[in-house]
Amino acid sequence: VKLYDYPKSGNGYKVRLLLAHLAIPYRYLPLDILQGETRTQEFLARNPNGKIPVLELDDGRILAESNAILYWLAQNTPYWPAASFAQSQVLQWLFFEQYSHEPNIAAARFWISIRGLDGSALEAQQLEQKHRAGNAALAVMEQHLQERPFFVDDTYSIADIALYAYTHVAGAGGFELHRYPAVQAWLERVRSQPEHVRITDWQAG
Ligand SMILES: N[C@@H](CCC(=O)N[C@@H](CS)C(=O)NCC(=O)O)C(=O)O
Repeated sequence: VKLYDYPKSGNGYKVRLLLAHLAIPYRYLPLDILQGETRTQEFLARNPNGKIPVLELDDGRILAESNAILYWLAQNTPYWPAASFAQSQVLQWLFFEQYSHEPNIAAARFWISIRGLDGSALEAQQLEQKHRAGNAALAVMEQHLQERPFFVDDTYSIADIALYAYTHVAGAGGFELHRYPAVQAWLERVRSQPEHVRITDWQAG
């Protein structure tokens, strides 16, 4: 398979992490989103939404949206539960990640550590809003993880992979992770899973 990605992307990293756990070899095709490389005719033909990650299968089929890619890859593996209620709980956390977590934590990280701040009052106000909503999401995770080692059924799943991606780099977005000890202990548990790779572990192929 081929993975189109931006190396600093947490959304892309989710897919890289699961591919590593599953020992699936893939061709890594890094694109620079800051240079508009996801907005070329060639890329838009693969994903009209102009966003990485995009997984291209050997038969030419194409899948976008990080959590949809996780779902597809995780079928019939330990990273997707067998029981339908547990499956729905995993989906609950994947949707939480995309609505309450990633839009706040990833945006703050992108503005502060990747794109850079412009110092405007409007931006400061928007950043404060991202911090408020991002901290609310981290507090929800903290409460859940005080009682259990992983998000669903005490088992490491794609819910953990999806939430790990931007949580572990939240400090680069101005979030104070020391305020969330159960989240920190969970981050360590995720890091100690077999075949774990870091967000910086990538090689163009
Ligand atoms: N909901 C999407 C979000 C993907 C996304 O936001 N990708 C960003 C990088 S993390 C991107 O490709 N931005 C480039 C652009 O919009 O031009 C997912 O989970 O895959």
